[in-house]
Amino acid sequence: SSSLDYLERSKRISSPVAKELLQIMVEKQSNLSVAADVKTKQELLELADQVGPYICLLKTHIDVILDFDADLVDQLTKLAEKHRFMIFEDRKFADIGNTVRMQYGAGIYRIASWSHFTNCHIIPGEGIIQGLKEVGAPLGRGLLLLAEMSTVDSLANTPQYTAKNVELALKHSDFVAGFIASRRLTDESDFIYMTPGVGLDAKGDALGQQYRSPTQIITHNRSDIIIVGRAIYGPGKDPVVEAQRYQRAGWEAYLARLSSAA
Ligand code: UP6
Repeated sequence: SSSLDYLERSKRISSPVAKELLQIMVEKQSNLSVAADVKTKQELLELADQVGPYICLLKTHIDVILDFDADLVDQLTKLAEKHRFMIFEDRKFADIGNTVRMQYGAGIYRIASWSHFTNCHIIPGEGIIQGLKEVGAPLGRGLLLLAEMSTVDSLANTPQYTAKNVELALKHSDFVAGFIASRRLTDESDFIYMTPGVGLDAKGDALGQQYRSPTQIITHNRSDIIIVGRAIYGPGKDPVVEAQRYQRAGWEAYLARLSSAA
């Protein structure tokens, strides 16, 4: 189904959040997600308002915000409605089902109450998905499995580990909306694929991050969404200019995939 366009897939894909995301991607002609890794509430809201018109999805690390409060998520939700983007809290849950159920639904952040997507490692086994599903499924949320990571020496990038992610996604396709991975992993059922570690200029950072191009990720590897962080708002960058640039690059890479599949 990767040869089908986003619109056709939005009609067929089973996950309601993946469906809505694909619709937004078509409407806005954007497969860009910005990884908004900033430190304060004001910076996060400003960045979301600036890049909002150009993205389909805002990815957050809400636990790095110094002055987090409930008003922040209210305002983020309003910006998501204003600019029509969805929200993905990149929490990377990794504990037993009973613990992640509390981490996802309760605590200071109450992630399930505001984030359309979140993600987890399957290191603990199937129970992590079951625990998150108990909280998220009744609220209509979607889970992404971290089937691969972008770092140079990731332990997740083995065929056996990645295959186990696919198996569990197929088994829990009522809650698993897709994957964090560098490439499309299965054509057995349709999922949404999101890829971090994307950049047009830098090759990596000092801590193992690696960057690949939108063409590599979207056209050749058949992923769906590019996740771009510091390349958008790092030192000396204009977030609006860079968001427009990555939106265009991501969309052109998608159009190239469609024309090569036709
Ligand atoms: N991220 C990765 N690689 C992964 C999974 N997640 O980089 O395999 C996340 C990071 C960060 C963003 O937590 O928020 O994607 C990448 O940011 P960058 O573009 O500034 O490197």
